[in-house]
Amino acid sequence: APKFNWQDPLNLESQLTPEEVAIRDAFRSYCTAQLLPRVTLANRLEQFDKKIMEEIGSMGVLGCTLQGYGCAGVSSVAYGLLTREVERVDSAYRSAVSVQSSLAMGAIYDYGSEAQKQKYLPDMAKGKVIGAFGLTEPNHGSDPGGMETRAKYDSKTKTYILTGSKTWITSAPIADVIIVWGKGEDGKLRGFIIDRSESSKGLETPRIEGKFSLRASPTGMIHMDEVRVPEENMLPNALGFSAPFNCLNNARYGIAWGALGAAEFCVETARQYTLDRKQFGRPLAANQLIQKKLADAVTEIALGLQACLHVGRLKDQKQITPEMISILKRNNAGKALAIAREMRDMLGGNGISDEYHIIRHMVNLESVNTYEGTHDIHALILGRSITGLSAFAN
Ligand code: TGC
Ligand code: FAD
Repeated sequence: APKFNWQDPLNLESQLTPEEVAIRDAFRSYCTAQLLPRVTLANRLEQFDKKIMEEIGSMGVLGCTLQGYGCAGVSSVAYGLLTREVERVDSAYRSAVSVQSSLAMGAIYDYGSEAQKQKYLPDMAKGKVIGAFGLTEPNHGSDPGGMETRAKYDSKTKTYILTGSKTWITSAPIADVIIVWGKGEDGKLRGFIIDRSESSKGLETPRIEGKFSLRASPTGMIHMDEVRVPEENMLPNALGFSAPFNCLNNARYGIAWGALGAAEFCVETARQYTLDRKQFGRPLAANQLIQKKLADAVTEIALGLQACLHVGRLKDQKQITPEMISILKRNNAGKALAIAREMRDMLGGNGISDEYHIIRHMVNLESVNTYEGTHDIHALILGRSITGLSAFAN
């Protein structure tokens, strides 16, 4: 007879293919053995070791859903299982994976020329070339449509001249290539590959200091003062906002899985802690209040994972809509943050020490709830589709 497994309450495992299980298990071993022991110091010291990208790349994780160009070509569900594993350790490492895979490689794969794909994708898949994705600007976060970055074409030198600023850009300070979105003289949105080895004049990517969240991820600004980009570095097939938004759809999907990985880690830790810790002469876990919190968390995670699995399968059948992804990203990031807060509380004073990891996940999840479309912006995207009325446009 089937036996209840609190770590997999709805038997997600039975719905995965052997290939998905194999790549997930190999990556789980790496994350547990190689990333978890390093993360506490990396977070305290705000350090990101670039070697991590090469390690993750060597496991076939970067750009894993892409076909060819040295990429693994696995299913969308496999991608989700991998973001879940890495975010069990830290959302900063999942951010690095999301940006490299879905945003930077994804933009080149979906909108780049054959030459661009051959030049960049194989080394990005290996983690030897690190990518970033610059959409957000100081004056335009939730409304990138109003962005001020401009691209002027200079026919004499066959270059685009980029001027503007981006901010809150994951991996910007360490990136070798940056996908930057800006408007052309016709007012239409275009994407450009800024290759630091070719176009460094006028380019600055200062680090944002003082973050209390995602400390193991280098986040920065991108200042472009007439940065010249050769015309062959313009993404030829990207015209208009659907291009960056399509990249975001893929990243948001991975985040929906990833956030639950962080939540699972918090639940596992709090469960064990409350079993071990005695107050009033018995384990904390024997109390109804504690059990209800665990039951609520385990329920939300199980439902969220089933939704991810379902949408992942539909994604591979090309049967998804952006609204489905808004439901997943909004619900799972929001629920993961709420779960992390509850689990943190169950550890009492120890809960605020990074030795137990939950506080780190908790503050990380604040960013996860904010980036790639805030919790409320995804509500408004859904509200627009439910009512036919836009709450954010004139
Ligand atoms: P709207 O009129 O809705 O759309 C403009 C054009 O874009 C198309 N579009 C989409 N296409 C594909 N997928 C989607 N999800 C799409 N959403 C919109 C749309 O069809 C239209 O195309 P066309 O051809 O007709 O022009 O534009 P709006 O200005 O009303 O949009 C508002 C809104 C809220 C949907 C949008 O601006 C939005 O999503 N805002 C949130 C911004 C955001 O998510 N930024 C993320 C930055 S990257 C990041 O955070 C990375 S962190 C990663 C990490 O570290 O892990
Ligand atoms: P704002 O848009 O100013 O929003 C502030 C608040 O107002 C939010 O609560 C929002 O929900 C609310 N709000 C906004 N508009 C409305 C409305 N119409 N109605 C009701 N409420 C509204 N961007 C990139 O391009 N690339 C990256 O790699 C990247 N990495 C990031 C990494 C980190 C750690 C962080 C924190 C952010 C990153 N971002 C990145 C930026 C991120 O996408 C933005 O922070 C996000 O889109 C929100 O924009 P904003 O910060 O300007 O907030």
